Amino acid sequence: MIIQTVEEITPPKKGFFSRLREGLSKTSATIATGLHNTLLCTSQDLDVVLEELETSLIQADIGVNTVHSMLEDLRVDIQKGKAKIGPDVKNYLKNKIAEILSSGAGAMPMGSAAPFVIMVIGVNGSGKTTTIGKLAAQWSKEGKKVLLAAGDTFRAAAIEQLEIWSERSGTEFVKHSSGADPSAVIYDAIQAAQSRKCDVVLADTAGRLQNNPNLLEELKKVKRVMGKAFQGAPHEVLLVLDSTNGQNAISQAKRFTREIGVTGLVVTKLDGTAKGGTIVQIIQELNLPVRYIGIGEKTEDLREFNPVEYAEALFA
Ligand SMILES: Nc1nc2c(ncn2[C@@H]2O[C@H](COP(=O)(O)OP(=O)(O)O)[C@@H](O)[C@H]2O)c(=O)[nH]1
Ligand SMILES: [Mg+2]
Repeated sequence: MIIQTVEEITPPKKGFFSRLREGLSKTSATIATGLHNTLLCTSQDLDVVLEELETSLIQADIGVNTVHSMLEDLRVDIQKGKAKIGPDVKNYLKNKIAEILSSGAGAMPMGSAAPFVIMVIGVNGSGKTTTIGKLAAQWSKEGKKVLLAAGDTFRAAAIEQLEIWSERSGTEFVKHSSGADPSAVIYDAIQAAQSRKCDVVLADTAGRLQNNPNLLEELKKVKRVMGKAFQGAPHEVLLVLDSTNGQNAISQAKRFTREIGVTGLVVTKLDGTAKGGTIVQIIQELNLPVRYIGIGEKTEDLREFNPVEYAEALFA
């Protein structure tokens, strides 16, 4: 009789890369359409093929300027004999994209302060609270002592949502009642984190539309008060962007960057979007490091951004 182990009976959990590939499959299918023609191309119809390639890369939401300059380089390299039209084009473009994306990678300088205070900002629905919950769960599992601050006091449901994540991940939690001044909550949270010797504070904030001047003023105040509670805080201002918002996410980000100052990005909802190329534009236009990407609602669906893996998934 053959006895099977549990591992043999239950199929292995899908790794992050295969889920990333799956999440980006609409984007990679769009790119693949353009690439397909390069396979059958002869040098006579180079122009037509490059134009089709251009269309599909732009459809995948890789910015127009980037696409133009990449394809111009490709054309020149083909003329010089340094590149060949055909199956090599895929690797050529993949390497170019990976190079661009690499300029936008970089881990958060955690541990440079204790507690390391992270202010999380972004418009409503971008995924702030979920991202905080996922990070809290991952970091507690690694043995870090995490405190969550319920700085979105605008809606009672927002406080409850964060509290559920906190209970689930066994992290410390500081809240006031809904309608309270978010600066006061976060001030208390930082003091609590200091006395409880926490490693990291994740502060949630409200996200009514960024063109609401009151919100921006409120966030500026929160940031100032953080510095009063603990000199040097916040150590990271993490802006959460919903990738399905495409160009809109970029203009939001510019506004937040100008008004509040942003030190790192989280790009969420890359699962299921056909706009996976947006991240290329985000990196080029904002010149900020992407710390994490989100490809689903579960804890394990948030990961540090890996540019090579990402380029690989775009061209899978
Ligand atoms: N598919 C998917 N959904 C996400 C992701 N991140 C967040 N969400 C969902 O987006 C919705 C809004 O998220 P929430 O964290 O409440 O946004 P907030 O208003 O910025 O705090 C929720 O339903 C989340 O589950 C992601 O990476 N992928
Ligand atoms: Mg929220």
